[in-house]
Amino acid sequence: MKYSQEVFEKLFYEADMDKNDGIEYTELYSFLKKQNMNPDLALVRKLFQQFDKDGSGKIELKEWCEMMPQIFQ
Ligand SMILES: [Ca+2]
Repeated sequence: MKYSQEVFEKLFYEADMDKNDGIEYTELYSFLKKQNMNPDLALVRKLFQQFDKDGSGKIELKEWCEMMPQIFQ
């Protein structure tokens, strides 16, 4: 599977379960689990520190697209 901007956006809307245009901790955790990545809370926290650049507590679409290549490297 080739990961493109389009795919990242699709995954974003899948991961955004409460449809508030941002990915919260629990949503990111569930998403990683669905990708069989066996996440732990330390990893989720690390991703937030790195990619939630405006510190809103949510990963917005733009931040998400920067994060995806790292997750699927
Ligand atoms: Ca959300």
